[in-house]
Amino acid sequence: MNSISRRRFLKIGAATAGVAATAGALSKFTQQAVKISSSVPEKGVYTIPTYCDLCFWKCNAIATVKDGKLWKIEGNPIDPMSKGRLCPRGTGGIGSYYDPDRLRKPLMRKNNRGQEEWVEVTWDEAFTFIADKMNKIKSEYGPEAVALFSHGIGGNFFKHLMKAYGTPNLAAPSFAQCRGPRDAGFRLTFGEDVGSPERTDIENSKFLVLIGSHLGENMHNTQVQEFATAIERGTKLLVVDPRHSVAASKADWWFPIKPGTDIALILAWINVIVNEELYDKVYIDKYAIGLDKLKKTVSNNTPEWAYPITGIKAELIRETAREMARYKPATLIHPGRHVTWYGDDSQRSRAIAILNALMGSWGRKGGFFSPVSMDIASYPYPEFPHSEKGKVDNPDKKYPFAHETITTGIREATISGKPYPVKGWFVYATNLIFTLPNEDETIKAIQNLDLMVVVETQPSEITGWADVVLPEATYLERYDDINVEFFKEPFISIRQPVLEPAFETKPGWWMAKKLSEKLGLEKYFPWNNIEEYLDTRLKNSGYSLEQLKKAGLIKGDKQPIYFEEGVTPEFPTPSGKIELYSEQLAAYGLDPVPRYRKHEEPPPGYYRLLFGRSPVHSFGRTQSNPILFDMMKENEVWINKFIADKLELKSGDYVILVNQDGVRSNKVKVKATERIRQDCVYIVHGFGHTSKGFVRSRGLGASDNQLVTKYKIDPIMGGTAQHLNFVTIERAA
Ligand SMILES: Nc1nc2c(c(=O)[nH]1)N[C@H]1C(S)=C(S)[C@@H](COP(=O)(O)OP(=O)(O)OC[C@H]3O[C@@H](n4cnc5c(=O)[nH]c(N)nc54)[C@H](O)[C@@H]3O)O[C@H]1N2
Ligand SMILES: Nc1nc2c(c(=O)[nH]1)N[C@H]1C(S)=C(S)[C@@H](COP(=O)(O)OP(=O)(O)OC[C@H]3O[C@@H](n4cnc5c(=O)[nH]c(N)nc54)[C@H](O)[C@@H]3O)O[C@H]1N2
Ligand code: SF4
Ligand SMILES: [Mo]
Repeated sequence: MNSISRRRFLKIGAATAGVAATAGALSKFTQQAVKISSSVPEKGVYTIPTYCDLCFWKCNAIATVKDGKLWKIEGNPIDPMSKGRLCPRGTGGIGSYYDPDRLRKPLMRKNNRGQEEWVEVTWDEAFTFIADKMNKIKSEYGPEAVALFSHGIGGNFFKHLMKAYGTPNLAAPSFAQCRGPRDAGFRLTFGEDVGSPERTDIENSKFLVLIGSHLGENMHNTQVQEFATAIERGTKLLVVDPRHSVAASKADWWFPIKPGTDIALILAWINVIVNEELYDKVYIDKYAIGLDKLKKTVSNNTPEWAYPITGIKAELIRETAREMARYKPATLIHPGRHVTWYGDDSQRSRAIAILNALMGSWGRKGGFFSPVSMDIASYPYPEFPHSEKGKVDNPDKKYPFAHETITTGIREATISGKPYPVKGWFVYATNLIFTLPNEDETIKAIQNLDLMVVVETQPSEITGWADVVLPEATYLERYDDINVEFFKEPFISIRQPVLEPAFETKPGWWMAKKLSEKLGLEKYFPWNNIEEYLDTRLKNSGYSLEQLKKAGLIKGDKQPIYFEEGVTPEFPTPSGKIELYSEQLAAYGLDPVPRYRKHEEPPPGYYRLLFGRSPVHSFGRTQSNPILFDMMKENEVWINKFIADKLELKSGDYVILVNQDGVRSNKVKVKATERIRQDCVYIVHGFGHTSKGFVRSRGLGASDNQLVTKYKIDPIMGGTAQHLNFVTIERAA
């Protein structure tokens, strides 16, 4: 494949194609009045910079309004992250504004929770109801009995409100359901984590290993662009994935590993590298401790040992270990992102961290750069009240290396009332029904609440369980907090309204401020409006809101980002060195060097359920976006061709997946393919919506989360592993 078609395959920056799709898709769905921001002229073409919210990568974008109508969104050319090109989801961002299913008015529950029957109320009625309940909960149980679940920068003003109210229980699913184990594994090894955007220098890597990370389907913009550049430049690529992913189709080596055995493969690589002394000696001597203990622990983990476990031939393991070492330190073993798979995920991440350490890639060009950022003053707020009780999610430090709050820990406390009762949930921009494993437990917890508030743009499944629904304006209709990015060059960026909020929707900052007044917490919101807040922070840092609004982003001076450019190597672990052997883990009786332990395998007739991303959707949040809906309406289940033949199924047939606990999926289309192993099946996450409010997307495709009834908790940091469910396949009636 030549480089042009390779690039095209990765589908970034198809701006013109995106616009064409827009016109077609929107004409079918747009009946609502469009109110352009008062600062926008009614005639002519007008552009406004902002940053994208179709996922959490925060690419900088420029929205174009033509003759008073929102026309297109493109990448901001001065943005170091998007380099002027958005992914298909970002380009389809206009669809979130034109989505006919979006929430329009504040709602209160009419009957039982979950019935999705509503009374429309005024904002004032909604806030009065919430504040009364919150005050009651505070006087009866203390402020800690209210928890906030949020995801994304939009949640900042609610986090602030909750801290002012007095609760420390603020959690996001991006920790215990996503990257938490990775961050714990890297922190235990290097003293720092990989961050988001990840500090991976993919574009300069000479040897790239992807263990499950399905770049090209996982569409995090910068990574995908850097990936395309690297491939074009001839970077060696090794993809380890039970499925022949888009990335695998570009690879020099594809290892269709038996699911759940990656630790064995990584240990075998480490075994070869330490025994043949292929590691970066100078780097390891200078910066690492524990090499001897590492060597001893992995001494039996030979490629011959790993072969029957992983299904990857010993000579291939040996050959690729040597190849990897040839390109060090520009050998990047990608740390992944969504790593909550099997319950030993922090250990798998630590094995990956150790392998990177041996390659000397941490802090080096083509490995992991040291991110830089600008210094922006925080707003001079009064001090928050102190919580006597502390957080509820991780009693007695049961998960000793949880450095963020565990969503599912809050859920558990809400069910058990221990270590203390939780009586109110505030949910901002996270669809907990689709996001946390075991839906029944989530519902059980919600049934124990005295107050359940959901702040949403769409009638998502979690919205159906709320007492009060607060409809938020979309990212195109509001300001959010300043984005202070940690990246290869320092910059800050702004999200600002392109349009006035449609219907009765309001921005989150406005809701938080109004609620603070009802709660008597107005001293924590001393600014009159968001512009005043943003301008104060910027002026106190030597910039202005006017300046930031105009360009969309402001860059700081370039700084060194690699050790070889002068970054001082620092490893904030207890020893001050890279810890190949972890005394910290040993002290808790946990494996100081990762070990392989066998996971349960699917019984006969069952297949392990795996899941991932589609390039044109984000989680469960874009299925009703008219533009993205047009691109992909339902997911399909990948079934190995041999298995499909045996079951007399062909591509396009509909089946039902039934898991080990008897839970049945919606009907889902078969994709019979040789591109997946025989022991697993695969679907894209986010489909199979059930909410009544999703007029078009409801009932289309299968929901992985419905089938994830079984999960395992990572003993190191409390993450919930979800690749432990097995399904049988029934032909749909
Ligand atoms: N388009 C799009 N892009 C996104 C997102 C989105 O919603 N849409 N979400 C973003 C977010 S928040 C995240 S966290 C990332 C997630 O994206 P990643 O971190 O890249 O992916 P995962 O979901 O962990 O992994 C999915 C891949 O792992 C493979 N896999 C499954 N089991 C195993 C196994 O046992 N071993 C190995 N080696 N591989 C296995 C699957 O076949 C699949 O290819 O994507 C980000 N990018
Ligand atoms: N089964 C299963 N579970 C998973 C995953 C998986 O692949 N499979 N992936 C895991 C990963 S990696 C992650 S990061 C998490 C992600 O989990 P979540 O953050 O919960 O992701 P979404 O399901 O997209 O939920 C986001 C919700 O925010 C709403 N929303 C969108 N824009 C706005 C806005 O501007 N304002 C407000 N107030 N709301 C808005 C959307 O309508 C949507 O309902 O899920 C994790 N859980
Ligand atoms: S990666 Fe795509 S969806 Fe995510 S912020 Fe960037 S353009 Fe938007
Ligand atoms: Mo994630």
